[in-house]
Amino acid sequence: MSMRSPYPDVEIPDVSLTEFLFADGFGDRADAPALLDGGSGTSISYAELAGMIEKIAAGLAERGIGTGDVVALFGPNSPQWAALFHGILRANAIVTSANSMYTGGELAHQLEDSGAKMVITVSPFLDRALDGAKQAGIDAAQVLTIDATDGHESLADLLATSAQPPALTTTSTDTAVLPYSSGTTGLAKGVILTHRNLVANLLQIEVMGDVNSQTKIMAFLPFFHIYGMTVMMNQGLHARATVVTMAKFDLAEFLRITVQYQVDRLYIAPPVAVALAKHPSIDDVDLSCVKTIFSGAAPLDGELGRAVAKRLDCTVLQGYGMTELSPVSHCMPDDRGDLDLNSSGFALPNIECKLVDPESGQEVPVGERGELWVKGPNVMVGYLNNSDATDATKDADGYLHTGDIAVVDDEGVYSIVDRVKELIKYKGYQVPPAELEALLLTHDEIADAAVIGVKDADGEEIPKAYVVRQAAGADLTEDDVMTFVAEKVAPHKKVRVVEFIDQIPKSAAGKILRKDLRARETA
Ligand code: AYL
Repeated sequence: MSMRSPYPDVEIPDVSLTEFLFADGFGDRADAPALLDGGSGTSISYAELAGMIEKIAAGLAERGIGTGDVVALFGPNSPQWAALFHGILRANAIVTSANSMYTGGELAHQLEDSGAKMVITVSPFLDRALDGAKQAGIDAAQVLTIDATDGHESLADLLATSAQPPALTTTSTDTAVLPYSSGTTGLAKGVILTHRNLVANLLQIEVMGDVNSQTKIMAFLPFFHIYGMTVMMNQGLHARATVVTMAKFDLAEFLRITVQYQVDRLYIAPPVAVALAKHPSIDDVDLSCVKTIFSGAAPLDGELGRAVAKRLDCTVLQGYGMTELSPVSHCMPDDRGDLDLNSSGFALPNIECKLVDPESGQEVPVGERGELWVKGPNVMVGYLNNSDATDATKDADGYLHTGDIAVVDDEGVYSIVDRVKELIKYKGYQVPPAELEALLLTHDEIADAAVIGVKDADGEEIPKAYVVRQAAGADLTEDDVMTFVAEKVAPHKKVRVVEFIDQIPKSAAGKILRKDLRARETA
């Protein structure tokens, strides 16, 4: 037995994302801002965007990028990032979007694993980009910048081409993007999302609300993450709306930009809800332009969400998704602000769900907890070069086993109540414990380590390391361990609590018993 979405199916056309978004022209929106950089106020109109995409594709083709080649984007949100994203796809190539906070070493893993041929970054990130490229065996000449930088080609050089772009030969089943996710276990893996996956999710989320050409979407959540990529950037472009970009979140800047451009739709992760509910500076600005706020990427506390709705006099809604789901599978529609905000709403159109007891493998009845399995046209093809991980996550019937525990009520409203996979989420960003454990084990004075997510005083999830010292490491302190990790990983992956322990609990097969560690936390 499975549960179908309460919505009628939507038809998904057999086209590339490029055709889906741009083939029909822009009508009276041609000269309207498609993307607006909130920091500088500069914008790119729809007609300009379309022209840039053609030029970028031609410029990339001149530099040897073509069908099936992977190009890495390593930069903060900007109108240019979006133009490059679509230029790469228009060149029949594939985008791998890298977390812009990555260290050179973290970037190298993604570049190497995805087989990237080129890296496009911004000058402030050039050192990390070059370090990553070098470690991955990519020539420095293949590292381009968006802004102008001495010694490197830039976006302006791509745009300067007089060549025509290659024919668009991409089909709907070709790979479009390779974002990285650790999924239910292990290291970050390339998630194969096809053009069809991305087109499907844009149509599936459309039924949730009215995003139209007059909508102004705030995009401070990163485009490199699938939430920003699909829900902010591509949904906004599809609706011919204006996507207002911010390179990084800063509350004062965010408030200024929201008011200046009269942003009406905000997509946030729960930590921003804390600021919106509690920060005194919110009272100094008129946020009446904000009509709807969507929270996703980590559990939103319902009470916090209601506090935001009350303070801003707007509708607050929650959605649920996963990189492997392109990403949204569940969401509250715009007109259901009445739903319990601890829930994540209904399954989107074309989606079938099961809730399965992880121990028995049996489906559970309404009202009982089970692992959420999701099937639909937005489910990834699989993980790149990793059929074991794919088989462990996606079953023969096409269901993606999310590693999240949910309950569903009689109306079909899902609530995510727990997580059974290893993954830790820090401010909505992925922290793969396996990666931190492997890093900790490279320390001479550490004999063994395990990392789990724990709650801090504000109820936010943070990574905690349990560490077994080597006999010779008796002097090793908590701070030593945190500093060691912090020097090697992006800030969101920092270990924020350390506890020394005599032995890491493990199964007979040597697997870390994370359940036992979690039980210690609540004991
Ligand atoms: P990834 N409640 C609880 N946990 C959540 C929620 C939620 N609303 N949303 C995401 N998660 C957790 O790949 C959950 O553990 O994608 C899930 O497996 O970085 C994991 O985050 C996936 O992390 C949208 C648009 C959610 C985007 C997204 C998030 C995509 C994050 C809702 O409307």
